[in-house]
Amino acid sequence: MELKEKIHQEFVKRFGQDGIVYASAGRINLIGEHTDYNGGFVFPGAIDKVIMAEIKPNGTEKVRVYSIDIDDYAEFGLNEDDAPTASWARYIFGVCREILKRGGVVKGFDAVFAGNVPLGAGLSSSAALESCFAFALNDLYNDNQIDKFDLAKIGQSTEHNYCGVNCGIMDQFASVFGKKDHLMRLDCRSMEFEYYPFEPKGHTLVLVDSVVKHELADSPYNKRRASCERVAKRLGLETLRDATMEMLNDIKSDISAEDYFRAKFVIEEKQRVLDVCDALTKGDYETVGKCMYATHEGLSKDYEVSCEELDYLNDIAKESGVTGSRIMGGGFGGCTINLVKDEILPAFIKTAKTKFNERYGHEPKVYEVIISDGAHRETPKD
Ligand code: GAF
Repeated sequence: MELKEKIHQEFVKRFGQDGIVYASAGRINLIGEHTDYNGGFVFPGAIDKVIMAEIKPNGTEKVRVYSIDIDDYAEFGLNEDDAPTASWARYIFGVCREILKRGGVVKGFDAVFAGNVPLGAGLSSSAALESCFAFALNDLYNDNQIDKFDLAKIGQSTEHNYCGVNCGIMDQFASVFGKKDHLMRLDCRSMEFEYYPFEPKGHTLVLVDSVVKHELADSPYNKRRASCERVAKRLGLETLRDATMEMLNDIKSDISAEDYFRAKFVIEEKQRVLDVCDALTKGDYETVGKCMYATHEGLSKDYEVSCEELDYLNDIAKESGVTGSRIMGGGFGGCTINLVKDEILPAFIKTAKTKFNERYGHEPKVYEVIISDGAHRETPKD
């Protein structure tokens, strides 16, 4: 059954009437990993996999919400000490609280939601959930007066304050601002961004999901960020945005080897985003691909956020002649993103499935990427 229909049937069953349907997207990132919280550049796009919710104000001060995928119901008030214990519900509670903290309006509502963003695959299902509810509550209670950047920041603050992940802005930005057939180069310091048409000729973007669990809360993700902040502080900078390899080498003996390699990766990755944007404009997919492989190498060896399965998928891509391949997202499991020439696509997918299965006893999942719109309302208001 279609996602919208499935949600609607459940909504009517539970709450006995029609609500308004909203959706927001998961994201890919072509290049620029772990650069967002370092004031650098990222190059994401929203995808055709969404979290969708049917919502209706209920005239009370209570939120009543059912997750179809988790098959769990939560009910909570809108004060700080009403926080629900279920982790999925804390994303929604966090969004409500962050809107209220900023002076926005939120009142009680009923909601049912579900999605088709694969969980734990590094495609930002949590940002899609936050953005879906932030967009909806802006539309329902705030006359869409909350700026779109603030909607993204509401999602990011939800992660920081209610979910234990000190993430950057990339995922929520992509989920809110995504535009069909376009990637976005975002400068995470100035928050200026530009849409880049993305229809790579003769190539397809494919995600290969290792299905290794990916959990950022309490994970080494926050430690990576702390390393970067230590080095920036040591250099007298606000972030690593203005750091160069020369500056880093000058302080090499004063910092730990671990911090050195984390900062090295970030400094190199910053430049790769700019190189990839230029190459893409010229239709130079070879350069795009080389940068993607270099990113994988850096994420694996210097930033240490890869794992055996993802390194193996990267090796398979290289051996199969894939133009570019790398871990995508925060790391510690999830997907590789692959830029593949159309003529070798079927052979690559077959080889990846067979070889991975031989070694790990299960096939990876494969998703073709369609760059799509971000947060939106699905149904008319009246
Ligand atoms: C996760 C975070 F949520 C993002 O902010 C970003 O840092 C990414 O990891 C790594 O690029 O998705």
